[in-house]
Amino acid sequence: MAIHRNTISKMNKQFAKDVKLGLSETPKNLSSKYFYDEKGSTLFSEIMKLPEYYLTNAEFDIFKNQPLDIIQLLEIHKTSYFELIELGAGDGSKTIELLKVLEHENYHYQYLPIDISQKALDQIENTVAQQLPNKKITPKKGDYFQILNELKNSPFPKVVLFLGSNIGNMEDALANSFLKKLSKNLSKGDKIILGTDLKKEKDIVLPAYNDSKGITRDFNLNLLERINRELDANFDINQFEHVPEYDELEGIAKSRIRSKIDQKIPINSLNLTVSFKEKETIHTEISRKYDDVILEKICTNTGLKTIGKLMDKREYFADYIL
Ligand code: AVI
Repeated sequence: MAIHRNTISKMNKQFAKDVKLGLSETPKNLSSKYFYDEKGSTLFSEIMKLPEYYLTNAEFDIFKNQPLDIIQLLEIHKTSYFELIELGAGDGSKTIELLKVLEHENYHYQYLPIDISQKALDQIENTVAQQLPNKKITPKKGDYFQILNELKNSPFPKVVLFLGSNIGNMEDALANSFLKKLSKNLSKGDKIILGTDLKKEKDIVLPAYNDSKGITRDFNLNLLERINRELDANFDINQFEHVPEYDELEGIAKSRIRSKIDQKIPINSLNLTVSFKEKETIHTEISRKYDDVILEKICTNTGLKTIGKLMDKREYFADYIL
């Protein structure tokens, strides 16, 4: 229990530090990793069900309709045992489609979803228990790299899943160092399945980040509400708006929060008052869209190479096999 409380206060301290720094910089910024408190995670689950948010269905389409192609590209043999490790498994709805085929085809493997949220791990355990009642899984709670490091000593080949275009929330340099770190924790011949949203027309991408029900707006503005809740601040979210944009050429969707008026907001736990000019923005998220060139760029000097690419029917999304 003591450890749990310490962990919470450590996280809160980091949040406080990052908010203080981000809101003191020009332009103001807050990390999208802080979207996912309890309310934010619920909102994100709702986003994934929205008709405009095509990403989830597109990747589901790949796992539902091409599981045998995925397995073939992974070059795994039925006789040898392997570990299927998923980073940030979500509700597991895509992966379960792969697991069903692996079971049906009698492959020998262990499924190890890794997440920092116990709730997410419970959810995936439930999904597997319902759909594959005989399959025992090994959920691991904690930091991706710490757990991958612990798993490195096992003698079995590994397949790491990093789906959902989560890599897209990293700037290219960060995505490159993430893949470098990931690759250092793997051995020669291990594979990665990397889910990426592909570059496409603005008319398709922008509505995914600006849905008609306003759920993405609430998701973005929840960052200010989180600061109110956790750092005793006084943001009136009606005085701020959600500003999404997508640059087709660059292939990056960006979300910002914009102040509607000149205003000063006290953040009591930080002993800080933040001033906003009318129309001043806080950068909150990037969602990078990929093509083969950008994929190659983020794989530079990582020791990884692309051995396959699977796309959904509409070619909106790709799972690269590295
Ligand atoms: C989690 N991540 C891949 C989502 C995305 O599409 O960038 C987060 C998100 N932000 C707004 N809507 C969804």
